[in-house]
Amino acid sequence: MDDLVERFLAGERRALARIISRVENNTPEGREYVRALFPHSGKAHIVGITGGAGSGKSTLTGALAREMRNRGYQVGIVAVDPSSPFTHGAILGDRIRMQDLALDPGVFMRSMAGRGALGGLAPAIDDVVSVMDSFGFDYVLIETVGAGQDEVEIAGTALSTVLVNNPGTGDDIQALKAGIIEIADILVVNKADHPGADVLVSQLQALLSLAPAGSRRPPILKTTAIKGEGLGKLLDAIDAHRKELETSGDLAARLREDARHAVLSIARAILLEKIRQATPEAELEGLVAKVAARELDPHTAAERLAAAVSA
Ligand SMILES: Nc1nc2c(ncn2[C@@H]2O[C@H](COP(=O)(O)OP(=O)(O)OP(=O)(O)O)[C@@H](O)[C@H]2O)c(=O)[nH]1
Ligand SMILES: [Mg+2]
Repeated sequence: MDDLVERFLAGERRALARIISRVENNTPEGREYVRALFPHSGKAHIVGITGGAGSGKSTLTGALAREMRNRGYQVGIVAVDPSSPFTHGAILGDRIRMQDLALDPGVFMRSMAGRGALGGLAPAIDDVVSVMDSFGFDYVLIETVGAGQDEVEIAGTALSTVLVNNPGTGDDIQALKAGIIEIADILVVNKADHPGADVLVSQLQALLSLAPAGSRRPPILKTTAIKGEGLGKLLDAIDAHRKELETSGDLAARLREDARHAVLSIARAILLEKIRQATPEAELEGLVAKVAARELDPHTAAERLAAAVSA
């Protein structure tokens, strides 16, 4: 390996950027960097910011990062969304100037495309977060667009998950009923400058009151991200949640659960790769054609593929 690791550990941002580029492409070389840097990870507080499209996740993430900077913390941001304003500069017109953040040496942002065919988040996202953690950021913020599955997956990577809702849409209550509320450690009603914010807060409170007795009730906070309002309380709630995890022993349990998830998802990727390598394309096509023609069931076809590497 080159001297990138040394420069990374000395705090050089260019080395961080280059290592992340290699890591996100999920190459064997990228994995060597993850391996080398892993012993330095585990100190950052990983915060997931999730919610519906257009709910203000990017604006909120930027405003939260600004609040963290005001308190003297260093912040890494991963936006898992190809249409993120971080990359397109659409945020320029907003009151909170993301561009200022981009020039701040205490903030590092990276946008990543969501995943491919297998559902959930690409393993490379976990690796990018791990590398940012190793760099020494106090917080790593992960923004994901809320498509249900991604929200649940992000909850696996993040230690505190913030679910962003908006007044007057009604969609969020639907999504919450579908079980997404279970992954939320903190509920945010963003766009609190719009009418109906207090109504939504009451609805959310009513929904939470249905939870089984003794279960944790996530705090509900109002923010107006474009004006930078409510971010101090949100950061306080994030820090309080972290403390709560530490004192209750849930942190250790959560870290073990994350580790299990990470190991199994990487193992699955390795096995799939081995199967692909052991299977000539023509053989795969032949099996696929038979399944499509209903001459063979997909379980038998998959078992034949798996048999090629299980010997
Ligand atoms: N009125 C109001 N508008 C807001 C607020 N926060 C964000 N917005 C606006 O809502 C729009 C969407 O904001 P984004 O931050 O891009 O939302 P997002 O959830 O990241 O969007 P996607 O990543 O595309 O799903 C933008 O026009 C923002 O300026 C707020 O607190 N009040
Ligand atoms: Mg966004």
